[in-house]
Amino acid sequence: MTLQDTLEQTARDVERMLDRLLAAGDGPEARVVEAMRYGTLNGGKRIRPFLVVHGAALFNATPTGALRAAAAIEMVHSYSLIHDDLPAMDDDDLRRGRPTCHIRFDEATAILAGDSLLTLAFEVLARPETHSDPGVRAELVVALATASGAEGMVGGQMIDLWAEDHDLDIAAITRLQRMKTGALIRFSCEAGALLGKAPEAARHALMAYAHDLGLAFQIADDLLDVTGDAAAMGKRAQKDADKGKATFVSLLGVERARDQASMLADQAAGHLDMFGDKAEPLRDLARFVVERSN
Ligand code: GRG
Repeated sequence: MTLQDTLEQTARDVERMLDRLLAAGDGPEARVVEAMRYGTLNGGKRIRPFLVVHGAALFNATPTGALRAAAAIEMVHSYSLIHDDLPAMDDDDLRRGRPTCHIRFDEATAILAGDSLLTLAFEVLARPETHSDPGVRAELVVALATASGAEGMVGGQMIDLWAEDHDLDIAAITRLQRMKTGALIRFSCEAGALLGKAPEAARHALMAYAHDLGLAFQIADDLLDVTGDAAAMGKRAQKDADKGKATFVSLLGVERARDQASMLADQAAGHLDMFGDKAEPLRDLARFVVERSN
């Protein structure tokens, strides 16, 4: 199986799980469920679910638990995109090649859909179907809360907004991105280790992979913003430059940023040596993350 096949297979599996977890509602409140489905079941590369599923497979965790955790992280990721696209934040009309949630519905519904995806993610993790051990479920909930909140993604987004009027150096951008994007990638890897009750050394190796992969992902994202094709990406390009934001690319230049992303992807893959062939999908993903066109 090629990486493309594996990505598509994982995307199909997690979409089936999302479809089940986001069952259409009744009555006037059905509109928010429709918007939640619109914001999640609309394509996307499903990189975070891939990390959960193939990380969990290293430790023989149950496929159902892995897919539920994968759906939970994709709900949080989708909520962040819905809210990030709102007029109060990035004010974008296009996401994954389609009108953004607030354009398709309205602003209030998009806010509620994001809120509700965030809370549902925690419900999914906390339910016994995710893992038979309540201790594992509690660890998953704490890890996702830490990754999503002010110490993680939301904190990173706050710094990003602040940076519109302040200059950041490379160390500050690295910190911002480790919080804004890296924290959910880190959770995605951690979830597999938690579900499979991984031994300490194995868990550390996977976390080291997540650390380098998260930064490689963000540098690649910054490169795409400058060099990518808006049609292929399904979203607006040149957003950072338009806002005059400092990014890895504006500080390092395109060539050095590319080299740095590639070096981090190799380094990420190198952390997985102890898992042998079983970690091949995760190694392939590291390369994909820096070579992708969307
Ligand atoms: C609004 C709470 C809140 C947080 C927003 C993550 C984030 C913080 C905003 C998203 C804006 C953005 C474009 C960030 C750069 C990295 C990123 C998350 C890109 C999109 O992720 P992909 O490439 O998207 O995995 P798909 O569509 O494939 O799921």
